[in-house]
Amino acid sequence: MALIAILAGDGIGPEVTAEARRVLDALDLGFDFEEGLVGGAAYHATGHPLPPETLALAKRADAILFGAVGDPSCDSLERSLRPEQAILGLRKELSLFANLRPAKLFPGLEDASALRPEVASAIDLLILRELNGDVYFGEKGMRTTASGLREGYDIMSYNEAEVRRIAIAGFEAARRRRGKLCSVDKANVLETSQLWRDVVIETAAQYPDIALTHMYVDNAAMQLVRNPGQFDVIVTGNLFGDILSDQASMCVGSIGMLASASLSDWRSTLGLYEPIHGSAPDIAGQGKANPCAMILSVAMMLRHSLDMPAPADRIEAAVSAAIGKGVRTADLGGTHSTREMGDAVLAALA
Ligand code: GGG
Repeated sequence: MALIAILAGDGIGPEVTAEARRVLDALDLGFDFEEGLVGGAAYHATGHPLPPETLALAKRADAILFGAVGDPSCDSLERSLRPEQAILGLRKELSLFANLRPAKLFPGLEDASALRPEVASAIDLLILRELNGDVYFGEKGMRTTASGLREGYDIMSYNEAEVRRIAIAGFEAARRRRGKLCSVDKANVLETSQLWRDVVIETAAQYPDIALTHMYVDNAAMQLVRNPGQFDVIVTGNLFGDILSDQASMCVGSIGMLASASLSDWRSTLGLYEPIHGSAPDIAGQGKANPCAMILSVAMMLRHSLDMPAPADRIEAAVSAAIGKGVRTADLGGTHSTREMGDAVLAALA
């Protein structure tokens, strides 16, 4: 029996995870579930955002459902104890380097998109974000300059093996979609990006069937709002992918609609599944959060880690039906609650 680790985390994490769990219970797929503490919730209970027992649970699980981390009451802690270190630690410890963030407009959400309806409805793209390198993991610190100024630094680095494996994941993803890969970097300014571009070009030799293009990240940000229909798969680094996927989410209605899968290899079944949004402490506990991204993360989990494409399709169709019926949480311009959105998805599943 497959074991699912449920790490709900902070803020709206528990609320949206509860709706995802209701969907899983309704499908009755025979999983075992085990809950673990993570993020600020774990720090307050154990003194660490990623306690050893949570890491052990994640390692023995078949898949991990992750809500969100982030807690303003932890803002003054040293960086290694902040809630966000839990998700960075899980990604690193489990070698979850490939983050799939699909963005597609659900019919009916044209009015919620930041773009004109005809531009928004052309969106069907996948952002593949590298997760184990970049400024997130380079040496960082605070120091004082010779003239007495405080100076913060974060070292950005990628080695060629790290770039090659995400490039391969990008080409493989493009092969399973429409055969187009756009590699996003800042090679006109950054050495890491020059290496990125060189390695992507070298890797392309094994994928003559894929149409490869390169784009600077500033241009990619502009093209995502000007003509997002041109993109199929975008492969990019940790920082650029973090930013571009939040931008893409507003092009399809809301950050509350984007699910993600973090995988250790394009062939591997181990995965962590989470909405791309954070803990949204400003609305936590108010029943306002949109659970769709979390519910859609369950669909990604069923498809990628558990080889269950049929229930995954059912979940996606149920979310689409709920949206089609006009159910809208506040982020989508409506007044429905988290629970009411969950109810609508469950009703459509039945
Ligand atoms: N569910 C995503 C989440 O909790 N995000 C908070 C966060 O700190 N994420 C860091 C990142 O995605 O790099």
